[in-house]
Amino acid sequence: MLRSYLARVFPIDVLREIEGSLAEMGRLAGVDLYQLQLADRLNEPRLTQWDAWGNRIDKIELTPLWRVAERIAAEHGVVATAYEQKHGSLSRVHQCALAYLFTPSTDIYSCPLAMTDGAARTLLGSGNQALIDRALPHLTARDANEFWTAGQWMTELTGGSDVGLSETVAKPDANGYRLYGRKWFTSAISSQIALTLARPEGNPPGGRGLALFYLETRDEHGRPRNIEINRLKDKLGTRKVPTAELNLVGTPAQLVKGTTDGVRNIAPVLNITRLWNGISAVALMRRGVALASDYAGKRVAFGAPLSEKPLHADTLAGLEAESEAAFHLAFYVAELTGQSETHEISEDDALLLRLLTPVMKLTTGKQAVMVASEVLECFGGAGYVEDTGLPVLLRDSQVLPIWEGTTNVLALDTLRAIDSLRPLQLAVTRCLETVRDHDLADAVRVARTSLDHATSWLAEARSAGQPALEAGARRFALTLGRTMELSLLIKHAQWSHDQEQDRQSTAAARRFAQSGVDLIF
Ligand code: MFK
Repeated sequence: MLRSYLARVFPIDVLREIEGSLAEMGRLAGVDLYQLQLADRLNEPRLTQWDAWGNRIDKIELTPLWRVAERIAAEHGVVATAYEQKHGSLSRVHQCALAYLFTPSTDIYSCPLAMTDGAARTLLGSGNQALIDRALPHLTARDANEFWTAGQWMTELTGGSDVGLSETVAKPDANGYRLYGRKWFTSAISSQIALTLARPEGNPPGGRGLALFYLETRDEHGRPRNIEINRLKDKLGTRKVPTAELNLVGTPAQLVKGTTDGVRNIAPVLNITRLWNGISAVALMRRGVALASDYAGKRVAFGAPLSEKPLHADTLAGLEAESEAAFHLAFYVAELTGQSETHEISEDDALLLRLLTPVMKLTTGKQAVMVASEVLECFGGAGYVEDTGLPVLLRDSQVLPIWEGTTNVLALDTLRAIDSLRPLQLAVTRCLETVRDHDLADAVRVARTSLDHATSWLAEARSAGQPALEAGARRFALTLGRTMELSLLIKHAQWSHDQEQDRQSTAAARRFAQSGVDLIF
């Protein structure tokens, strides 16, 4: 799937240039990192708050796999590739392909990488040259000794969704500001820097009264800078991520961009981490489907391998179709993100990117949980037993619809991002207009009628009023996501049929078209 997609979007000479880096990452993920991951299963990060002499140290020890993952991520440019821009806008796709290969064997090390990428993009866009000079070389370093990761500290006791309620206060001092408050969920507290929100004293309530701050977490001796780590969170999944609860007790920080509009200013972080969320979703789905397919060829029951059982093969075909459809949407958003970053994006596609980022994140997040759950079932009881390494797939997938904006919050964001559906209609038309294969005709019809239904629903709900619009927002957003997925899958299927004489994507498109695309009722 990845090879076929890359062959379609990359010019052949560029593909030859990047293929080696991807093959090496695939090898690491399939062999070295996978073995380390299995060996690392029972390890978890540890917080030591006090030393033997009563000093507060708040030291975090990462798991062995995470320490290796950090080095490999830096050296292989899993963040840097997007900023070096050796291949223009396609550098973002190259980077996402590296992240896609890297993710399933590194126990959500994609979390700090996503935030690092988001911080780099936000600082670059801020125009704050002093912070760019200070942090960018580290965030995009390929030398592991120079590499920094970034945290994104938004969530407070008041909640993770309505960020405008944040209570952290910023008081000016001679060198910038000092922050006072409590951050309730801070992912990957091991990072060297963080972007966070706080309200400069005297500012009004709400998201506009917040400001975006940059801070460095530890001093030259490795001690937290006026940050107390209360505890690491005891989570359902992402157990290797040292997610912490913090007190900021006069933490030195600097403004990134003005003293207000913190929510707007941190939005670039959200959009990049939402892209990573989607890439991680498709990566975990791929790992699950690959394992389930492999097992189906080996497990014999009722006289034959599972792969020869029509019902089991049908179940796998459904999972394959979901994961392939999701893959194309996540990577399409990567393409648009790359075009936006190199300023090669049309006005319509810029609107499309704003709309598809939440749509893609919420659609793929839900698919990942469904696929992971089915994958476990494909192994019967073994899928429920920890030392197979399978249950973690479901636990880790379950975070994808929650963090970075829940499904409902992103469905409402989708409504805010839509002025008209025209950019999406144009994108769907572009996918479908060149399709000639008769076997894809029904799937094309499903994509068109789903989009028509979404368009008419939006008009009706808008005239019915805000409560009707909000109540239907999730079904609407998922319908947009699945329609775009189907359209991209159809486009790829036609290309793959023509260029590779391969019918797999056609089969996936036909199957996906019958798997509930229009979810509006
Ligand atoms: C595997 C890899 C995954 C990555 C791992 C990362 C781990 C990190 C874990 C976490 O930190 S999870 C916490 C993440 N938190 C969220 O995602 C917040 C979810 N809530 C929302 O997204 C809310 O919709 C939001 C906070 C944005 C609502 O707040 P407001 O104050 O009601 O915002 P509003 O008024 O909608 O927007 C304020 C401005 O920001 C507007 O611009 P203007 O000021 O010009 O009018 C919006 O247009 C702009 N804006 C909001 N969202 C935007 C955006 N602009 C661009 N893109 C967006 N997505």
